Amino acid sequence: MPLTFFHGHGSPYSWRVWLSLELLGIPYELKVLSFSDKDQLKPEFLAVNPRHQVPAIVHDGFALWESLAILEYLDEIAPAKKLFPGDAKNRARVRRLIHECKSHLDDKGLGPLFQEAYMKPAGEAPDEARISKAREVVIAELGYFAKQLQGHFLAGDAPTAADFALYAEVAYVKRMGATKPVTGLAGTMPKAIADWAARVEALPYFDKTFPPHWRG
Ligand SMILES: N[C@@H](CCC(=O)N[C@@H](CS)C(=O)NCC(=O)O)C(=O)O
Repeated sequence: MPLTFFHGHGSPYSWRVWLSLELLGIPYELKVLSFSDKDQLKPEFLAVNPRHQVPAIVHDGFALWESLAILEYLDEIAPAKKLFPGDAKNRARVRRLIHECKSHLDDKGLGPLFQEAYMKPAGEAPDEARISKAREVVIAELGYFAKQLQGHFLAGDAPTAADFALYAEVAYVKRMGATKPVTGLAGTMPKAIADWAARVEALPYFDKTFPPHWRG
């Protein structure tokens, strides 16, 4: 039975799953939820994921949410390619990098910047001290991940789940840098990360996963 993938454009957690489905070559039916229409709160989606979050998948009647759990499941059902390749140590390192994206780059850096740039009630002044601290975290983390590159990607010359997790965060650094001057992120990307991001963007399936509302 085909796999159904519930996605929301702009969700970094969902983006990592979409890129992974493509890399693994798993056939899927895409269902895009609209956050502005609150599709995630509608009964038909709550029946899939009671936590009303994307990503979620349904495979052979089995519903699964939480992006990391989904990535590991997809890796196990994939016939040939691997998202978590290599021996136990290599696979553990890929998982570690994914956790580091969330615990450091996202929670302490991009998360607060996102809150300041997109979620502030109109008329409320930006919290400059919070922005400055979060921007320093992003800069330090991008430097850290630049040193984690091993060849063309984070774990060798082929992309893994870690590359897709990091890419979805780095895409926000690029987007906020270009469209939200308050974040001060423009010009903060290390060359090694910019070059790595260009390699992800050159993957043959990348373009269709790009959030349509980010174009132009
Ligand atoms: N820990 C979850 C986070 C998923 C998540 O936060 N999804 C957000 C979009 S980025 C969402 O669907 N929010 C809608 C809601 O909470 O109603 C994962 O890794 O999958």
